[in-house]
Amino acid sequence: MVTAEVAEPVPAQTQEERFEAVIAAEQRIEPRDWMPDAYRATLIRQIAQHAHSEIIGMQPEGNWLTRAPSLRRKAILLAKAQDEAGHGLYLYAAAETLGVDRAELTEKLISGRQKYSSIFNYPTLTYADVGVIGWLVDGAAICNQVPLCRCSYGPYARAMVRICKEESFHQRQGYELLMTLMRGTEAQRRMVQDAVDRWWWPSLMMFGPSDGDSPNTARSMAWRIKRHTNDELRRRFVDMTVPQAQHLGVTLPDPELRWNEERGGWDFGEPDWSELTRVIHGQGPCNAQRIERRRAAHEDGAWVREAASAYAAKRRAEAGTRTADEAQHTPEQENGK
Ligand code: FAQ
Repeated sequence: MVTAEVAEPVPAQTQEERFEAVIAAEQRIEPRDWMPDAYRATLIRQIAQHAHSEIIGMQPEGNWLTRAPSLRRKAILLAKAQDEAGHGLYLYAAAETLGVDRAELTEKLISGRQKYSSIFNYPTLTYADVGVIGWLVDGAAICNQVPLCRCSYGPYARAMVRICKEESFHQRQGYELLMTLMRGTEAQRRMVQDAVDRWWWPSLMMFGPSDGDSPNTARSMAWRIKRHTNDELRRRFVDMTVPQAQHLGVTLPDPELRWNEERGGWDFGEPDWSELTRVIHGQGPCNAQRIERRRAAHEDGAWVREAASAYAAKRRAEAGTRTADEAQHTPEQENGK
């Protein structure tokens, strides 16, 4: 006698349980999946801030586009700034999959309701700053962003894969520029050291406040948006950068920097957290100028957006007319009946 096997009833899962199971299994949440409101809001906050940083981040380097010392350096810098515009666009597109609109995010940036990275509020005083931004700022960005390629939200993680590849090229071009300057004159070497002195601490602050003062880390780690804490990534950056500084022949401006044999890493001093707070809240050296430029560029570009929308509407109308014509064009007509 054949007995029919009765399948075990599958326990009904709530949407939340399904979401948690996907996160626990290291799989990806995709735009159509259910997600808690707070997960969505955290992603919009982080991705928008990241996108704004890429776009505002073009300004400090843009300052040197017309004054790059050779055609080769100008072409490299132009290509880097273009990459950053592209990164901003991938990231705005990733944010849009969460139900927000890029125009709305831009509005929030220029009205000061959304943040961008503190690092882009410092001035680029000499050409060595371009090299130091590549080496330290892109270096810090890579440390922070490689783990984001494993972020639990699919569109963000996938955008990060391409962005990280390009950031790594940016970092190398910065280091190569600095190596060239260090092989130059005494004045050029002094220029590099001065730029390192000014950018070192702001680069460490890019990783955010120390873990004890980071309100978002615990939840973002539990949701596998962030894979490491701010302090872990800051330490990783210092360990990676100290040997590069030694090879370059510059001194990092931290008297507390020393090798910790037991830990197998570098101990370093505490950044000035009051400076980070000031810069995040709009009181850095260039905050007002950066936002003003962004606002002006947005307003100057209004006619391009209008023209693009009008063109898209025209194309849609033409496609609509074609579809209507095709609907009237019956198979009988085609056979000449
Ligand atoms: N600047 O609780 P946490 C680049 C805010 S791209 C400004 O620790 P979270 C490429 C934070 O938003 C650089 N604000 O926050 C390039 C939060 O504020 P809220 C950008 C900061 O999110 C290179 C509050 O403080 N990269 O460089 C900063 O868990 C060269 C409390 O902080 C990314 O955006 C800061 N430094 O961790 C382009 C990477 N730090 O919103 C051109 C993605 C913290 O609660 C040239 N983002 N805040 O009011 C992340 O990994 C994270 O969002 C962190 C902050 C690590 C930045």
